[in-house]
Amino acid sequence: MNMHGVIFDLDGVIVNTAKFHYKGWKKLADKLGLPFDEEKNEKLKGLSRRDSLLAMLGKDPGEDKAAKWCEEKNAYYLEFVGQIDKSEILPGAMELVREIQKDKGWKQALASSSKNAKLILNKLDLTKYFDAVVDGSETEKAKPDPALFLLAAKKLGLPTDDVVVVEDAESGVAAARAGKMKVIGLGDPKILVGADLVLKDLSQIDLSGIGRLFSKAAASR
Ligand code: B16
Ligand code: MG
Repeated sequence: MNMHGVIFDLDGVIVNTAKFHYKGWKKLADKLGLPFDEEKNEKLKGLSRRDSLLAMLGKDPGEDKAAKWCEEKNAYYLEFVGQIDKSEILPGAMELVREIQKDKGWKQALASSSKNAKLILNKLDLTKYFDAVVDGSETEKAKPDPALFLLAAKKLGLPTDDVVVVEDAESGVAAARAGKMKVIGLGDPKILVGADLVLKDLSQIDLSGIGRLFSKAAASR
């Protein structure tokens, strides 16, 4: 059997930090007097910091303001995540990464748009589980571009056919599909259109469940 790999997104898949990104953007939007709610935030998930700002404003405010507001949102975010601990690790995530680490037929990577990804992984002592980590500082091409996931597969030394991406964002599912990878969506099936499988969270799947996705794909070839 081929070696297989799982590429995990971070915010909203492994750790419950998506709510802190939302709170950061909301605080900035309130300050700027702009309407912003969870529904609008859904479109921002997975996008880079800068693309999120442009999506929130609906226009490009120019270089100086964009840099200032991105910095401001990040300061809010860092303030919110300053206090996070392991209780913010999402259901099923710990069990699955531990199971994958023990299995010789599997590798795992973390691929996040966030430039804060390594900080969060280190803070929660999660870095040791991953064979490769790719974050938003390693490519200018943010999701829905597949660059982050392609780089993660390359670092794992696996062809795209042999990896599956786990994502909570519409932009992330699109990125995995653009990279011709299988994708498990976590969240609302109406939003995560295009995923091979959509679950509530990682407590609903284990390694044999993920393995079945590959057997199904092989059988249909
Ligand atoms: P930062 P993921 C993404 O992380 C978040 O979903 C998104 O909301 C955030 O804007 C992006 O990271 C950039 O984060 O401002 O910390 O660099 O979901 O790809 O793990
Ligand atoms: Mg995410």
